[in-house]
Amino acid sequence: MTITLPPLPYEMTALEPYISANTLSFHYGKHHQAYVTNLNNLLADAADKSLATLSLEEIIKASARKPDMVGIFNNAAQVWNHSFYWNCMKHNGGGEPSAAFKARLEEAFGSFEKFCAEFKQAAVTQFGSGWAWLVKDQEGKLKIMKTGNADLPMAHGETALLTCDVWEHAYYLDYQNRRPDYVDTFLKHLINWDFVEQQFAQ
Ligand code: MN3
Repeated sequence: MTITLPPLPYEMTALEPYISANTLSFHYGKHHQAYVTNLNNLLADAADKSLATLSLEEIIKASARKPDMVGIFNNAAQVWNHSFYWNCMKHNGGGEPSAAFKARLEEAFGSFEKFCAEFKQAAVTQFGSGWAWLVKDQEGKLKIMKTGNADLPMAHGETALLTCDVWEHAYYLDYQNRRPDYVDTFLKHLINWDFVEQQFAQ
């Protein structure tokens, strides 16, 4: 099947003043679109024609850790990562999750503040391009992880609940080199906790 760019789940201005319409228009309209275009071109050129019949998730799992499929993996994972990231944010987001989910974070990390600190630490210390995540592991335990470039929890058997894009293109127009300020703003003003809790419940 042809992989398509999913619609952005809100207006380009929805995340202002924290993420500008300018950033979103480049990030969604240029970067995310380019991963979709590249992936479709690579699938069309691939020797294995069965790949083009798979879903995006199936393509990611089939290409993970295969040295001859790095380009397909990188572009497929980046299509998925960005679609997931858009859903992790909303207008007037951030703050605290529901009491029930907050209790799960407290159980896993000690307090909501410690969860925020650990997530920020992962996001700030990811060297170069990548992603910070809250995941549910195979035992159902909540964990923080960070991944480089296009890598993602799905390739490690874990379920993504929340992600923050820490590639420079995600924040440079609004925050220049101040990745810690971008991550603080993501936690305080952007997270869509309803979406995170839906991922946990699945
Ligand atoms: Mn990005």
